[in-house]
Amino acid sequence: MKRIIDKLSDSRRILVATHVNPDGDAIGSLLAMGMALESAGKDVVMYNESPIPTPYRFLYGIDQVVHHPEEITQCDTAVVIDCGDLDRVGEAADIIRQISVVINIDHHVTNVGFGDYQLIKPGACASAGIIYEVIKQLGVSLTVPIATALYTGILTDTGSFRFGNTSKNTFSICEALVAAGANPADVASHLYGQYSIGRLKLLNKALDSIEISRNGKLSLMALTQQMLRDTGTVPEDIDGMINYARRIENIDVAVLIREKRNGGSPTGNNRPYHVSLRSNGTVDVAAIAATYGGGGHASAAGFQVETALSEIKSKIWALADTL
Ligand SMILES: [Mn+2]
Repeated sequence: MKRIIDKLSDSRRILVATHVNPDGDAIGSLLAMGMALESAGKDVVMYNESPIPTPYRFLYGIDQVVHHPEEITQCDTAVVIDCGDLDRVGEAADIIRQISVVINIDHHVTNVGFGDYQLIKPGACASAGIIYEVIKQLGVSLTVPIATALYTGILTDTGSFRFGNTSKNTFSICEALVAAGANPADVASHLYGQYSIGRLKLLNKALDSIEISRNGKLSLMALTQQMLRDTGTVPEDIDGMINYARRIENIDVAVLIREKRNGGSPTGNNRPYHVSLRSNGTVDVAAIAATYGGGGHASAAGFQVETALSEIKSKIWALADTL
């Protein structure tokens, strides 16, 4: 930690980047780190490849986030947050490799340890929890925008304080964030208060797609591009839907197969899919994802695959038999 703080203090222009298809933790950590470094007098570029999902657009500083790799110029240091692997930042990975100092801050067990400096805490509830410590060490005061961004990261990565990564320390940090001005009711209303009609129709299709394995231990939900088109929704509208499959009684593992819009060159029935895995805690889904070249946490992981839907489904059913 000390060496990282020293390095940040010595830097002039700093890139802060998080993973493609960002979740609340990636966005909250990105904004908090970026704003804190700005308060410390640094020139900062905040980068995320993907569009910011609507629920997070209320966060202060969100308009400063740039989405094109060309906007990353002249940085002497890069802080890459919530990425198990540098390639998780997307297209900008090669540009980041050329930046002289790369700092890797993360809480994924599967982090490969890329970069010149690493701050990896698999026990942390969220990357935002680690960023909170970094900001304290930097000696920057917790402004309302910074506290709100960090609170958003922790709230979303702990499933609103329901997941196993929620600890005493989680609440200690949140106590400090709320003391600094984060407003739990306000954040919750932005994140969970409203659904578009399209999203509700998509949820209907998602629920209807659920299948249960023969032994009753695995649930499978599948969403196609056609369903998004039919309901006028975008991929970010799928966020959180897997939790319905996970909450079915006696289910140990929930799987969501989501057809991606692009990536690869579809041949025949082959399509690019993203497969998300959620566990109730008895099964290590990060290990399963790793066998497909993916990663994540023991209770939440994922991988990409280009195949036919029937093909990946039969692999999942074979997996279910081993549970
Ligand atoms: Mn995270």
